[in-house]
Amino acid sequence: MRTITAAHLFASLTLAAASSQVAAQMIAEAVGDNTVRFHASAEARDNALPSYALVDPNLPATGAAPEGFAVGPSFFVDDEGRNSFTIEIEPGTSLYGTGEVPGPLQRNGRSTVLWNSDSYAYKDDTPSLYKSHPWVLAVRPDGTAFGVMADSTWRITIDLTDDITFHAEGPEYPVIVIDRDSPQDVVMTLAELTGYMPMPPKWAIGYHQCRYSYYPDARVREIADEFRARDLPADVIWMDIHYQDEYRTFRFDSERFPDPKGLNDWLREERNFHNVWMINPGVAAETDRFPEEGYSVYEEIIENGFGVKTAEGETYRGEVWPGWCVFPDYTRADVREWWAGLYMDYIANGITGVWNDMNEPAIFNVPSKTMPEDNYHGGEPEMGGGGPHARFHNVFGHLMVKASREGIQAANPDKRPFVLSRAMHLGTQRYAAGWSGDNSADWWDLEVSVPMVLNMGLSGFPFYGPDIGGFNGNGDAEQFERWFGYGTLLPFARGHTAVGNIDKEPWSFGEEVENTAREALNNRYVLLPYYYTLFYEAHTTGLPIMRPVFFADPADQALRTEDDLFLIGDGLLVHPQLTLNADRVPAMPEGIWRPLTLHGADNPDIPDFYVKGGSILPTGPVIQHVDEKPLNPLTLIVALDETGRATGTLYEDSGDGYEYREGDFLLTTYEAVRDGGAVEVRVASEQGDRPRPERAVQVRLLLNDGQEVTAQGRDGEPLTIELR
Ligand code: NBV
Repeated sequence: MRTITAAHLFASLTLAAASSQVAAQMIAEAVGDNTVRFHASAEARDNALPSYALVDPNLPATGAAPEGFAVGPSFFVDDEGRNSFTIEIEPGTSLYGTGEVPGPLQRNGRSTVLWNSDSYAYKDDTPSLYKSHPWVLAVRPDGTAFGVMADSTWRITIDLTDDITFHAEGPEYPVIVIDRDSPQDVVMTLAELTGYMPMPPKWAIGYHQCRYSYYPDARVREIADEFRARDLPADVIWMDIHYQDEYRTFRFDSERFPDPKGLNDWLREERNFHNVWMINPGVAAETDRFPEEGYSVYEEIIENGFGVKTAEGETYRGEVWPGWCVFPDYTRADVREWWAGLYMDYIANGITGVWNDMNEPAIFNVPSKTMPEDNYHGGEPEMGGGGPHARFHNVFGHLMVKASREGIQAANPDKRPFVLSRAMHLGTQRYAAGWSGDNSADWWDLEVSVPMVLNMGLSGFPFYGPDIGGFNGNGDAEQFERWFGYGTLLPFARGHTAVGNIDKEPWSFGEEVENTAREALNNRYVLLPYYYTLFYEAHTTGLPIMRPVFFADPADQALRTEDDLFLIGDGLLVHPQLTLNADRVPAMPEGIWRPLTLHGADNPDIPDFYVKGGSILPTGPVIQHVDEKPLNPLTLIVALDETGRATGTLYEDSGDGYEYREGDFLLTTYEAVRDGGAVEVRVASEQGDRPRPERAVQVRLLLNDGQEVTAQGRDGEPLTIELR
């Protein structure tokens, strides 16, 4: 029961009065099945700006809103003049999403300000992080769900202290409500509207090793050698800003990295590592600092008027790493095309991945930490033209990585680009993967990494993770070990740390920690066939890779606030110890969950694993990098449901490129069926033109007492396991 105070009553009356003024004119139109777009008025609809979040910026209405549609916003203007709306929720409704938010999974009672911010060493009370997702997922008491999206790029406060209330600066905007039978269905429809993550190259779902910064190139080679010499599986080494010449974007320091192509080729050909290099939006402005050669990136911005402008129409300058900088106006198609073109020569250095940092954009030495809100962006006529930075701030990073991705794709048309972005908006999953920025080596950060990844997944963003081990601060061996023990299971798995910190490679804390790290990495690589299948599922359906445990039973209230467990896909439940004392007992979902032994089963820093009854997980042998050897044997981990059946899928393709779109893939559904005292495991169906590899198959049938029965056969042929 809600206590109605005088103030509350007054607020509701004001709201009712305000909304009654516009309610008569409110427009509700269908934009899909049980998906309705609301406008505060006909005028608001006519003036609505094209959308940056939606795949179709001018998403057409498909008809009238369905009769009796259950959810509707009440529009009002708040006392700060912001266009606002409230959607009431029934008691027992749990709220999620709102993008990248610190703190617990369930967001009831919280407020978030959507304003992309450089938020170094953020904590629970930091109002805005790096990303803006004007989106709330609401799960009703009965497990049905709806989602609410405000289609505005301006600064928005999402207030979930009571109901669902959005307050947005700027003009009126449409509100889209998706009403479905389950939270999964809502999230899939969100992806249909805002776009699917492109299929990443397989190497990008391996382990990534980063620090700020590895230099010179000899140090990078040392890191690669250590991983291989110590049998620590990994696929990628990262080059942070110290590779740059005086922090100039697209330029290499000729002493630290005299031959980037040679380094990249050596990493690739001799050590089987891919590489990712950083590119920032701030372009060094002072050509007289580099008199002998000039700096063409800057000069072209000035010659063509490509920079973001001040309100007075001058090219805006702000300070970042190189000192005074200018900033490409990514809202303009011609500027994006130019920026994309810069990658042609850059990628020719054998670069396989790009990291776009500081793209909120972050600006030093100003209280706002970003550019003035009245700066001017040119925009594009078909997107509603130009306007103030206040309108484009939250899509600056989104449009930057759109351009980056296009450039990288054009430079290497046969490969799948990998771009990592810090700033983003709802829909940026179309262009880049993401990470949670400058977290800290604190237990709080270790703990909230789980709900942060979950809420991003529930906001349409599947490929995301934290800096494993924490960016800011040294932490200690115990904390690093615990973080690494489960961090390798997050969709984006990268170790990173700030300049000046102690080394934080898996071996930096001695043998015990290194052994845990090896077990954790082995687990990631053993599960790689399952992860790759889930990435394909996310790419085609929008379902997150890492899922909240309430997905197992959305009506079970006990699971709604469970921050300590997570699901990988539907079939694998992971229980890490997220507190120093390992003192929390999570709420387990009902039903059959069979304990699974992976690497490090007796190690308290490695999570406990459970497989859901009814699932088959495809796994492989330990490999040191994704292309080390073909998947052979394929190990199917089987947990039967109460009827004695299980199913699971395996997606396989060449791991990069686009032939999979022409049919060069193999999607196998395996099934297991118990018949009396025997279980038969077989291929139930398959899709794709890729031939089934000649390979051994191994089955691990998990039993109810923690025991298991194993059997061997050939993939494609039925395999019978006798139960004694
Ligand atoms: O490029 C340096 C860092 C980078 O390591 C980090 O991951 C980014 O979030 N970058 C921020 C700029 C400076 C941070 C203090």
